[in-house]
Amino acid sequence: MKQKFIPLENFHLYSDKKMIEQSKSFVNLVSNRRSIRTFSSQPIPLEVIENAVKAAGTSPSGANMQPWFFAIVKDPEIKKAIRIEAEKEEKEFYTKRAPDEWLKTLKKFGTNDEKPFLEKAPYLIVVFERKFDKSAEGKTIKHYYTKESVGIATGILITALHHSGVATLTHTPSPMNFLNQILDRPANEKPFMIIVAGIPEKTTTVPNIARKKLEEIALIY
Ligand code: IYR
Repeated sequence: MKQKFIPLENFHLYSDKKMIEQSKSFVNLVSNRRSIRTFSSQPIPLEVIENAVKAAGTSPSGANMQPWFFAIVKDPEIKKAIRIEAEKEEKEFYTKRAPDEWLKTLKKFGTNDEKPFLEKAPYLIVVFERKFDKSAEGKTIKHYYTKESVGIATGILITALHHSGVATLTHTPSPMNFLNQILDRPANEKPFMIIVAGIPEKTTTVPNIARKKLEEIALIY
């Protein structure tokens, strides 16, 4: 019979010095991540994307339901279809739906309704949130904290890609239901985010923005 609990393995107990070193080098690593909007068409190995998704799949989740699905899109025709539908929604957003205040806030990012990166980048990873599962007998299996779980998994995905030298953009055209049709995903899966992944174009620029300081985001109690 399968044992209910097994000994914890592979927990590395570091010295304080080593802990501090590790924590510093991780801050260094993630500090260099920037969202980019101009991707080159340079291909990257599928294995890198698969490994990043594997890493995302290690994320903690409510009751270990692992309520995520990752559609890895490299087919140019599918990317094109996604671009067409996303741009339709974005056009609505920029010309009608977005309140002026929102558009003003977005000015410094230089975004608009055109999303060529959806076709140009070698990969789009469409992250779905699985609201519930169905057992083989057709019974509904409840999921818990799906947003939180998928959010953590997406964070790990982005970090894993960055660690492998792959740049990303988190993209959320709204609404995103068209992704279910294009990717033939079932109704229990809700599109969560598109992660655009690839190599920056040589001429890529990024907004001149800063991250909040530790003192602004944390307090020691
Ligand atoms: N989805 C739109 C608008 C947009 C919204 C936010 I909040 C951003 O941080 C960036 C863009 C777009 O992708 O252009």
